Amino acid sequence: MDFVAIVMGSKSDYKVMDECVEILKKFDVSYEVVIASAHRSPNRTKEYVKQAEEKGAKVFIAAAGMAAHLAGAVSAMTTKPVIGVPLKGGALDGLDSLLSTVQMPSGVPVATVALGKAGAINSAYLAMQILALSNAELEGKLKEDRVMKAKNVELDSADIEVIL
Ligand code: RP5
Repeated sequence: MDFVAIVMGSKSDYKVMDECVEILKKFDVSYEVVIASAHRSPNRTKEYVKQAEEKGAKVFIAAAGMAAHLAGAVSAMTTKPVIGVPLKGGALDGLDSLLSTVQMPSGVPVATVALGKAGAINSAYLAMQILALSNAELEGKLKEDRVMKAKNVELDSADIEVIL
């Protein structure tokens, strides 16, 4: 079964990454979610990536804060697409995790999304867009979602707009 494998570095990351999970649920996309740290549990991280690939993970989402090496470590162990979510927190409030996640050496990519909540949500959308390359039903749902988003902009504007 195709699914999205979500890995986060700490339980404390879940307060933001639940936004990612909720989007996948809304679109009825199968997912796994686990805590595995690049630093605190490197062996568990390696084992999980291997097992998830064997079970059918088509795309990985890896979220971490501070010295956020998790997405890079996952990418080192798979040729499936890896989406990195840098999380805020710590003394540098996310600049550390952003740079740690995005600045991968050539040949081992991490598709890095925005810091924090927007990134958590966009990681789910990007994972679904990857799955939709071979899933027409999901592609249709994503297109409908874009139409709804455009309509919502018009509705929001209608509430407050002033046009001369
Ligand atoms: C990172 O360190 C985790 O991804 C988390 O964002 C951060 C802090 O972890 P905790 O100390 O809250 O467990 O590895």
